[in-house]
Amino acid sequence: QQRDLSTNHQEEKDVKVTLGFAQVGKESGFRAANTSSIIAAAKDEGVNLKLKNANNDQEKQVEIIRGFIKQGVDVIAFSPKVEHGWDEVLQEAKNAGIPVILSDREIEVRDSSLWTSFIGSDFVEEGRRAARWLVNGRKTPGKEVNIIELEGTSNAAPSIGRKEGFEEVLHDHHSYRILDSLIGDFTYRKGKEMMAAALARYGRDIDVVYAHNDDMAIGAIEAIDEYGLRPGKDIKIISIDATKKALTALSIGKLNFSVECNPLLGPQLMKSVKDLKAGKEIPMKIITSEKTFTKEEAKQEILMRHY
Ligand code: GYE
Repeated sequence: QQRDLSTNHQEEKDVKVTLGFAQVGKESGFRAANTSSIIAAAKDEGVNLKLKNANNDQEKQVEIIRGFIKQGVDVIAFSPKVEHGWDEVLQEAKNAGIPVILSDREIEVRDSSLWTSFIGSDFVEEGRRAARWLVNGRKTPGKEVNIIELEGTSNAAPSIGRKEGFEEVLHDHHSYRILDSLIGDFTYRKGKEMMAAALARYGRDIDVVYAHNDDMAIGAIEAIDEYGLRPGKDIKIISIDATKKALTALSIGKLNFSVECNPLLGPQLMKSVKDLKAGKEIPMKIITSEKTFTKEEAKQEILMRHY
């Protein structure tokens, strides 16, 4: 009997858990680092990963999830493009008995039992951090400060949260005014395009750019350069993610403040997937701890940043 037990144990060990991951797109440096982290962690942890990319198309993402349900994967994880529109497909996953993990973006569904766990950041707090730096650093009290906000993908959790937290802090500081909020879709190309449009319209009235991610901020820096103003000096720039590109811009004074959003979620995701497979309960929210960076701090951090 002793021998039988150990044989069973060995067999159990050899059965790999299969994770279907529906990645949202390829919009940013954060996303590239996130995808690499998931692939590497799956390999390290012996998780059988099926990874598909929706190219920023919600319908496609739903289709990918449906495919995973059909294949009968053990766990489904995805980074939802937007907050709404997931009830139906997640009900299908639930009916099939497949647990769902939300990776880096949250959703709004009628029944919260349709997902098991969220792994990612506190977006509202990120927005607050961006605004706190701005209001704490002011030199000329009373002078109006005009802000251009470059928003991420419409209706995506990070866009909603980062806007909310930023506005919440500015609410008590009346000299700050958001001149315009433009949708840059988290991409370098759109960030640059929107910033060029803002400059054409508001020109030297712009004091600050608040970009919901680094890629848009890098685009904005280029647009400001091309317009003939000095990014980081004539126009202050705040951005979220803290990728190596942004920290580099910060270290040379073209960006002014960086709020970290950690994309390296692979190890935590694989741990949760294995725990689910083993029948363990996992926390409903796993929030990553993150920092902020000024110029001097960026110089140190760059040495350790791989993405
Ligand atoms: O900040 C941005 C990306 O969902 C937290 O999506 C993520 C955001 C990230 O493309 O760069």
